[in-house]
Amino acid sequence: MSDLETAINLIIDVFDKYSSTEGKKDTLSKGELKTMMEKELPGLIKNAKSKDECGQLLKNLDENRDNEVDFKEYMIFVGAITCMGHERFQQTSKK
Ligand SMILES: [Ca+2]
Ligand SMILES: [Ca+2]
Repeated sequence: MSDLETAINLIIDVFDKYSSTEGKKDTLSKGELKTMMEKELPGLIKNAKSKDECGQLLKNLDENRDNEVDFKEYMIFVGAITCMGHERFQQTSKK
């Protein structure tokens, strides 16, 4: 598999791993989202100041307002943090 295919599979695998632990298998509950953030994006959660950052994050991501993050909503989030990472990378490579 190519690098990008591997990356895409990993993004899907991560979602499946956390979305299947409780409730609906194909969506992330608030608890599942929290576990995923703590395990997969510890750097991002460290920078969050509010205590209920996962509740806030869920509200922001939850486009269809069902209190769960489905795969499409997760992909918007992954896309957004990938762009943030890319910007940061461009800034550091300029120096
Ligand atoms: Ca679930
Ligand atoms: Ca939703």
